[in-house]
Amino acid sequence: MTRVTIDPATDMLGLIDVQPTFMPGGELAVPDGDAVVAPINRLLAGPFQHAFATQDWHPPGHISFASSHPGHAPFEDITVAYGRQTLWPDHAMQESANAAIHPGIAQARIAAIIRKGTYRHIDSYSAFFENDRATPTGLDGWLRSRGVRRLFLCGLATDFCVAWSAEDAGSLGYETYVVDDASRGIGLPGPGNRTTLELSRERLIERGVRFLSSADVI
Ligand code: VGL
Ligand code: ZN
Repeated sequence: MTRVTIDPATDMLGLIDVQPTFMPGGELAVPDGDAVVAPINRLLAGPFQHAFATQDWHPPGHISFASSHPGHAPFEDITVAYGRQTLWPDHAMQESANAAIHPGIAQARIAAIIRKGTYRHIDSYSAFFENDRATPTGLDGWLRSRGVRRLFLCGLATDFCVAWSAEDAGSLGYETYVVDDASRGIGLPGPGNRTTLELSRERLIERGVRFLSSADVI
């Protein structure tokens, strides 16, 4: 894809769940998850003057933890009040060291940190809405009141929190990009022998979200 020139007044970088809990050695490790830190720091040092970050931030007994559902195991799907819910190992525990923004991230330009998944009975993948699709995190108001029009999202995991954030960003009217090499995915098996990585990418492209490489952001 062609290069995109950043206008710091209306373009914002969004770091999604760049937390050790989602990296090798963490509770819900995304393969190669720590590889996002270097390209994200390059983006933070270069074109973008402002960024936001999300932090997955779950209380004990969170609904997304398999351990909260006796008889169920991590990576199973169950039905809860708001629909389907994938169950995960306990992760992103509030105030744990692995729930911090990765210590290697240069945080100077991170102007806001949004914590999500803080309600015990609702999971939250998207930076904008909890998984009931109705409870807002407040991020849209923050971005809108600052005049942001384009969002460049990166982080973990490409097929869950990055994908859901990008889809909501598009629906809310932001021109939305996913920075591919600054993101990594989980890749669970999905319908039709496809992985959640393939399915989410297809869905986002259908909805007008664009994928690009950090080298193309100048
Ligand atoms: C995530 C599963 C559970 C993510 C968060 O950051 O993609 N995935 N919680
Ligand atoms: Zn989570």
